[in-house]
Amino acid sequence: TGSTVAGYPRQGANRELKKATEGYWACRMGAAGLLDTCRQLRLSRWAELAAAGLDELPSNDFSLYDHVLDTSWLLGAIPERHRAAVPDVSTAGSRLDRYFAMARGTASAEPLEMTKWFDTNYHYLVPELAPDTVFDLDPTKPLTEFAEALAAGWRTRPVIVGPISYLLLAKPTADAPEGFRPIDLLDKIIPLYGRLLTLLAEAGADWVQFDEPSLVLDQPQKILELVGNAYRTLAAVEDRPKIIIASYFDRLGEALPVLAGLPVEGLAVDVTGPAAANRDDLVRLGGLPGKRLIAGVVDGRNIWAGDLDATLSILEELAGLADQVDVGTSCSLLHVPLDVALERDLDPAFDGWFAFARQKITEVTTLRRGLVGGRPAIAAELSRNAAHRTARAASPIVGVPAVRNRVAAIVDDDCRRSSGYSQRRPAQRERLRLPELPTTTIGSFPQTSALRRARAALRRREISTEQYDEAMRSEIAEVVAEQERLGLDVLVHGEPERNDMVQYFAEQLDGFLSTQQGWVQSYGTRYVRPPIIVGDVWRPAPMTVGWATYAQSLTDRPVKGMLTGPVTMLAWSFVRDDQPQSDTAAQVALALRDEVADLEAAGIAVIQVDEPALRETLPLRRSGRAEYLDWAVRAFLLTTAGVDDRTQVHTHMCYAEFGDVLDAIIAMDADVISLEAARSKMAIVADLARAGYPNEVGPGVWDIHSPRVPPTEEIIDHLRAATASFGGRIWVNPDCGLKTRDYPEVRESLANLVAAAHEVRTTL
Ligand code: THG
Ligand code: ZN
Repeated sequence: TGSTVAGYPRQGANRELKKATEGYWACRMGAAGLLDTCRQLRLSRWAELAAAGLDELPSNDFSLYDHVLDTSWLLGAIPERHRAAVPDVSTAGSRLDRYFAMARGTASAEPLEMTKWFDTNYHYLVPELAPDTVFDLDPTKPLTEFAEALAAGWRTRPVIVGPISYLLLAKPTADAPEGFRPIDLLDKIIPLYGRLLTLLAEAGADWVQFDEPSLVLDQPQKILELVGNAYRTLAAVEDRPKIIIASYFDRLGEALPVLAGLPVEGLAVDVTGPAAANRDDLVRLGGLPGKRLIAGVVDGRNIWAGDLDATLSILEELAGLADQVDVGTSCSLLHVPLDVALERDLDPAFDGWFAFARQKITEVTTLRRGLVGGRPAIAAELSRNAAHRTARAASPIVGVPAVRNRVAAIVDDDCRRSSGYSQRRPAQRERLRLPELPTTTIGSFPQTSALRRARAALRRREISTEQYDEAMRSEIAEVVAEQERLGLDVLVHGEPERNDMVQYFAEQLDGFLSTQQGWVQSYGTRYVRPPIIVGDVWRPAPMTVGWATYAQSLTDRPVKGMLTGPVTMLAWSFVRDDQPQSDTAAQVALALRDEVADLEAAGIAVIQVDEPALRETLPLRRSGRAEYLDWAVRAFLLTTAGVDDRTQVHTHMCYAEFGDVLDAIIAMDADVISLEAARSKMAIVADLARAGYPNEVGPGVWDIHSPRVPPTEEIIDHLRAATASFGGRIWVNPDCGLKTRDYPEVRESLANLVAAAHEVRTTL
């Protein structure tokens, strides 16, 4: 019985990796400096994990940008445009430049598309493959990292994205023939994986781990057959390391017997959260005789200290199921912050509540000692853990009777507008007096460097709160004036006071805890600090009413109140593990419902509640989806449905394939929904029309992800397409908020947007 981990945060305690990489991009650091920083980081991670007592360490879990991009590089799956952008790769610097060209694009070459890694908040770079893709193994990264660790005294277990998941995570190139699927290329890449096995064995590797998380999705029988073929071929490679196949994030279901029957030497299985069912499935299967099992008992995705006693019982139950059972994490610790001890200002009342990556490693090694030596061997840890859990359960933050009572008193009528849309529409038209095809924006205006400087100065107490508020008010006045000049119909205040759309509310709601150093990689060098929902959520005071009413006082046109919806608040936070998510969502929804009521009472006639993450949190397996959508929609309605017919509710969603959730979007019953649409060339409009979407729609007519100014003619074309399906129920707006854009392009693009709306109005 040993202990190990599936992967560890990459950035370093002071975000050294981010700083070095961005320094390299800005030419403040050379290639040698960046590569040296990476080497130091890897060595210090291994040293730390070894010192913590892990018996086996992973390698190749480190990445300079993204592990799926690394796998594309490993297999030589490099699009022609990125080869052309950096044609000569004879130096370390030029190899980095080609790698970063794939990640970030260049003047001439678009980057690879980025998308969510399963239902985490990590984003990977999508491989682009075609029938004629030529694969060519470049094993440098896994081999170098293995050798580096071995030289320092650690025989690591290289972690590689497996062939099935790699292809299932890929997409066809734009010019690939109709019907081509990347998985069709399996026979082409298996020999490269085979060659890699030989090279790793020659380098001295005993074990290699292939990650196959795609096997936790609902996969057709065909794919499961391919899994069998692929791994039987790899298992037949002579003189290879032992193979362990890892899966995580959900139950394996019908894939489990397939994996168990393979001639590979081990499985790493997540047994936490929605994957807990794997435990019973393993038992029912009769275990994994002759194999090694890495039991993923420590949840790699949340930040809660686990229940050591209960987890030890689970381990004892699993211990007899395989030849060797090791204690591990459910998945890579990439998804949690590094260390609770970095939180200098944490209230001692929270002692022992949280486990970030370093604390989770301690849980793993403690549990291993407990499994080997029995409960007496870890008696002190067990009793401390039990005491912390008791304290947490009894904390007045965790259970606030007034909040509980309010949630218990929710009735169906609270989650339903008092009239149907057909009655609300005329009431809102009469109050708002908007033209046909009204123009608006999604909410944020450019976050200028002056705004960021003001926020930093406030943090360092170089300016007073009054001075800061004054700076925000003058920005709001500018943004309102700008929108009037441009001729927009429904205005926004521009959100200059908000750092992040979740963090801003989390800081003002009771029950949420913000961290100082709790950075988690979102993509590449970008990180977020998800707040932690520690207890019952309630709103001590209005959060946005002052800014909204100030903006409204400056203009006769309606100004939208802007809120982040309950589902997104949960999706981008670490959510408490001691009650159903639906209860937590209801608490957040009630807090936001109060804010909606206050905005309405203050005369704000249009209120937008954004839910960009609604689609993101959809359970991976179809079987869990109906229940999720049910509470998610209910939470949105609980937030919004208390308003008068004459108050117009908007929502906004972006980065998603909405196809899976159209019925839920309809059930949310927002008067107006704005959606990302430009990148998919307005395909969503046709989808919504087909689904019979009954209310008003603002399909984004300007792709704000690029600095390109959309020509008026192009917007007119989009609007004609949209009005063909929706007639006068169309709004005219960009795809998403404008906070990442610059003012010159924003002015020009919005002027075109308004001109296009005027043009199409005349022909409606
Ligand atoms: N807010 C939160 N979560 C999110 C998003 C968000 N998850 C999904 C998506 N949007 C992720 N996108 C980004 C975009 C930019 C950055 C991070 C995630 C980013 N981060 C800064 C950095 O790393 O330098 C740090 C910003 C800060 O100081 O807080 O730019 O919008 N919650
Ligand atoms: Zn958006």
